[in-house]
Amino acid sequence: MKRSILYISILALCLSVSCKSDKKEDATENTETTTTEVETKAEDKSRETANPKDEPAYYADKKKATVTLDPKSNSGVSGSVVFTQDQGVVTMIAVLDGLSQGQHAIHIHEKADCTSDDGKSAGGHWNPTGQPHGKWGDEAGYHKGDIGNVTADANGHATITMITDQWCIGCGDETKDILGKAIIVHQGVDDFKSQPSGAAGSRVSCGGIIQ
Ligand SMILES: [Cu+2]
Repeated sequence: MKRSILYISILALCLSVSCKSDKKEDATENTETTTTEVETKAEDKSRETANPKDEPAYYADKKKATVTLDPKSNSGVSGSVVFTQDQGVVTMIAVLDGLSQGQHAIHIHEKADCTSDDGKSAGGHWNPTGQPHGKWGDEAGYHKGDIGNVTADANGHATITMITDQWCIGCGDETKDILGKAIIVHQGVDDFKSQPSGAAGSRVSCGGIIQ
């Protein structure tokens, strides 16, 4: 009698264990199904954004212009400037080489014309708002092309970054649009006072901002 009770107990135990393990498997299967659904939704989303018609407005705002700077006034100063626009903000990264050690003025000038040997074909400072020359952000006024000074190390290498919502790349607003203008690097330092261009001396490098 005692033995049969033992058998029944063991049988009951076995059943309950197998039952539990079945439930566990069910739960695992459910989780897997849910994961697959999420993955499918994520794939659908990436497909949506790949279609230009469905892109949010800020994707359409992304623009880029790369400028190559060529030596002027027999200087040997070269470089590149990359402008990118994202959500109404333009980032400029300029990398220069061949400069003498120390500070040099860097501006945006009126015309994307670097044909002359002295760089003067690029015209005067780009100043679409008719302000006096000055330091960027100065209350007394400044040109939209008054980037400022860049400092070259002993190897003649210099970099400068600028981030502003006062420029745009090809938006058509003549007070903001940098397309069709030129980057000019000067031999001398911009004093932020002398009119109309900061007494920065000769033009040692020039590049048109075109797409
Ligand atoms: Cu200048």
